[in-house]
Amino acid sequence: NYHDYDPDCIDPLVPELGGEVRLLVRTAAREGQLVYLHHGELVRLELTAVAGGLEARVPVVEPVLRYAFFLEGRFFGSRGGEGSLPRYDRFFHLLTAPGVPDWAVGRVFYQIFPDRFRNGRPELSPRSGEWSYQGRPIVAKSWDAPPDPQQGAREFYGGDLWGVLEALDYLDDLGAGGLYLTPIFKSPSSHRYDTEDYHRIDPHLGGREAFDALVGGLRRRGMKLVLDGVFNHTGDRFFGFREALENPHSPWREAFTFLPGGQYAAFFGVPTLPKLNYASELVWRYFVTGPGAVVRRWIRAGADGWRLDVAQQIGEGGTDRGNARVLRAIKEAARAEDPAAYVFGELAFDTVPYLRARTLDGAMHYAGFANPLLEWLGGRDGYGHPVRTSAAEVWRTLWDHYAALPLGVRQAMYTLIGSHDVPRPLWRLRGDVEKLKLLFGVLLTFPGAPGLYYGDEIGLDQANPYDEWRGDPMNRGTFPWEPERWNQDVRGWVRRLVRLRRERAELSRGGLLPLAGPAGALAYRRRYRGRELWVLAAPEPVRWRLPRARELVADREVEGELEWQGTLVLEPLEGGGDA
Ligand code: ARE
Repeated sequence: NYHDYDPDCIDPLVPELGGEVRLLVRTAAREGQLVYLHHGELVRLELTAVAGGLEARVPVVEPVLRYAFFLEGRFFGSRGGEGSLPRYDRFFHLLTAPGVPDWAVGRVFYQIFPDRFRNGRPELSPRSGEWSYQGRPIVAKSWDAPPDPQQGAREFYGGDLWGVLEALDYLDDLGAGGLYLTPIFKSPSSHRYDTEDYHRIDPHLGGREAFDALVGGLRRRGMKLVLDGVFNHTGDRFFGFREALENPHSPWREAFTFLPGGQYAAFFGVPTLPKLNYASELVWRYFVTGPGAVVRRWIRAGADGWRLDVAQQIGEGGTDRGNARVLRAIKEAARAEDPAAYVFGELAFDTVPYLRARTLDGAMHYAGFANPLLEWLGGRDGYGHPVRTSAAEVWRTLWDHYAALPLGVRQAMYTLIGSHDVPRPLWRLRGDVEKLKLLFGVLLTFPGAPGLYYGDEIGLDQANPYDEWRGDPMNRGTFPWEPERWNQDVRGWVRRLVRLRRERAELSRGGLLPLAGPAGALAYRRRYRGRELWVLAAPEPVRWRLPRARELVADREVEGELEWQGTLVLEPLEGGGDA
């Protein structure tokens, strides 16, 4: 049985309230029922036979539809068949427009940490001692020196947006369809998460002129731009926070949370990052709802979406209504400027409740993707402690997350193997290039919008020893622009897979299904509009009996007993397409 976010199964993908949606399950069963919840009541509908399966037409009276199919005495929800009606694993579909923007579905992003990617205008680079950060002078570093944890956010390499603009040919050649930039607004640190002025592109990055030029360059190439929205906290140099500190009668006083003894609420207690209080009208207007609000302003200026920093903490913790209300309002404010704006969150922990609450289009897929894969292949958890997991356990985690996510959101999750917050994948794999290629193999054949962290595609490693567990700042080394320093094997592999993903809708938009593969490997099917591809990812050599198939990366025919190690993307040539 097959049912997923696929125009062959759900038509239209995003219907209007008051309309009707056609749900089709591709099945060999002759009859069945659709079981769904309407205002908390269970409703049963007969399924009628149509070409390829059974279908029902459901009136769209609620923004969310939760349903399962009842076929031959068993219930089929998002995880497969069960004897009783699944309580949690029903299909979960967010119905009303505007839904997840279509352009974001399956798109390949490239993440850039601007200070470290490329220096286009050396005359703009910060100079040593130009200002002080956390009481000590900033340091200008030479491009080839490794990051120094003692200096952290005080060291500047001088990368800028002119450099990003110069690199667009490189990114286009790689096949990237969009950029995600970590913060670019005026800030005193090199990571720029401590925003001083949300209305100014940092002059050291090239200011507004470089931003506009970059937007133009991206548009000409059909590439999209996602900015980092730091809306949980400001920097301590933000004018509103200065005002609040200096004047107890300032309207900005209520925008932060002051505690007795001159203390104030801050992100993880870090004093340079005072936390915003969304109980304040001023905060709402300034950041979200006002005509010049930060969220709206930069979408109007040409950005296509936002990545929300620490999304689960904005407007309070947990999944309480305050938090959900703010996240939804941010998404709606962005959509008011551009109905196709893409807004995803940094959700370090459980993503599913947030995404089911219709808050965001997706989230950074750590818990349900990056973490289990890196634990499996690298043998260490997110804190560096040894772990042992099997391919079967990894598959279960990937599948459980996939099955629990709303249809549509599944295909727009910002799916990753590395970022500026976690150790580089090659470092976690202790320099094992074949395993890195395998990780890219899974990333680029899995549902979601894959994000490539700059440098991972050329095999960038960290400068610290493999046993000295550390991400930031060692994962923020500079990009070496001399091609002889690139691992061309990795780059060529990534480039081929990105292209394949762009050519084959099964990989970019298709549903995910398990596939019976050999032990020790991940094996899955991707399906879209009746066409299907198979993926096998094996870190150790495995044997597998195959029907006649075309292997798409190397573009050759294979058949019969195969011994294999690495990633295979197969198009079955007989008998595979209608499983
Ligand atoms: C700097 C130093 C750190 C030091 C910290 C405190 O680098 O070593 O511990 O200061 O003094 C930004 C900068 C960081 C900077 C931080 C504070 O990029 O370099 O750290 O500001 O000044 C958790 C959160 C998650 C957060 C990560 C960092 O849940 O939201 O921690 N990520 C975002 C951004 C960061 C950014 C900020 C938040 C702040 O993406 O880049 O930091 O705006 C495990 C843990 C999680 C942890 C996760 C990732 O899963 O359980 O709690 O996420 O790892 O590290």
